[in-house]
Amino acid sequence: MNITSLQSHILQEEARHKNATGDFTWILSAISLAAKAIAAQVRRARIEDVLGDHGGSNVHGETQQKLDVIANHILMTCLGSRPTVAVVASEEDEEPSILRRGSEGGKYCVVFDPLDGSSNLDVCVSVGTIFSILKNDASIPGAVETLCQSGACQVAAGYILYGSSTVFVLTTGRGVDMFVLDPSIGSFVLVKSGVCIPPTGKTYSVNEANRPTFPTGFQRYLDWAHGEGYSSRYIGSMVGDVHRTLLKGGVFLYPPTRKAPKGKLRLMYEANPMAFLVEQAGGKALAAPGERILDIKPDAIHQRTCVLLGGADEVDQVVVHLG
Ligand code: FBP
Repeated sequence: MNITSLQSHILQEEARHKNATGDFTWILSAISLAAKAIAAQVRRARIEDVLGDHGGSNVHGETQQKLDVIANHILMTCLGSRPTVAVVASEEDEEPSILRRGSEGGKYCVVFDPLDGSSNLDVCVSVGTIFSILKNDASIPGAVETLCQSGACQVAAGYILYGSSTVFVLTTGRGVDMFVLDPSIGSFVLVKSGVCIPPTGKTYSVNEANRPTFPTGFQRYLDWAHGEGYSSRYIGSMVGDVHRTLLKGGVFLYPPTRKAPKGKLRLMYEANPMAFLVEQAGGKALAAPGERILDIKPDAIHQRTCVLLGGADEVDQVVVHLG
């Protein structure tokens, strides 16, 4: 039986880079360790009574779930133990944390959403961790300035889906690989390399309750999709909705709304990592017609963006109606 673990896969990838030092591998292993710990917490959440809100709210004014805080702590601890992580930023924290300067060996920055879709935890709907890894520019003193790189600068990105199984989906800029946690051996094992998003798929994923406040182009697209017999699928957890779109095709949309005129989803630790994955899988990821999400130059850690991503032909269909 040929088993390729996430660790051995990353080491094989590392061996392709003659100047590789193993630092990057060490960071991915920290994320994989954190993912296993978070998966265990999510699975036991109701037994351990760690469901429900934590009593506080995060920088976005959203109610923090107990597990948001736990997952955030787990990731901070695992990444903090890696000597080459310079700066980390989380959806749950207003400010990024400088762990070490470039002169002290800090080569990489990691931004993450520790538990995306956490408002769905109480009802056992899939949630996930989303991460993005960037290079640290030691010549830039400020943490925010260091992190505010366009998504095209990402060296790696991925998510972990805590659903019927725990799935780790990763890109380092050489295609997309998918691993599943095998609880019997406690390892993520490779189940699919070179994941390709189907160019077509008659499914759209959007919170249609917001439809009346969408720009008319999106409303035109939905009318067209209804006429074409498209199906609607919306979990309300970005990781769950994007995972399905990645494997089955279709589109995932979070357009501007009256409540969120710039979109709801966060650019740096939701849209950018997902856009990198979708593009690496042969799909498209736009903030608006002609505007790649990965080309946006961020000016704030928690800035939001509109999201239109999916199979290439399906995204083109949406854009046709936005014109
Ligand atoms: P967080 O849970 O990390 O804040 O993520 C936001 C999110 O829950 C996404 O996972 C999801 O796609 C979206 O918001 C759902 O928003 P809405 O409830 O407005 O449809």
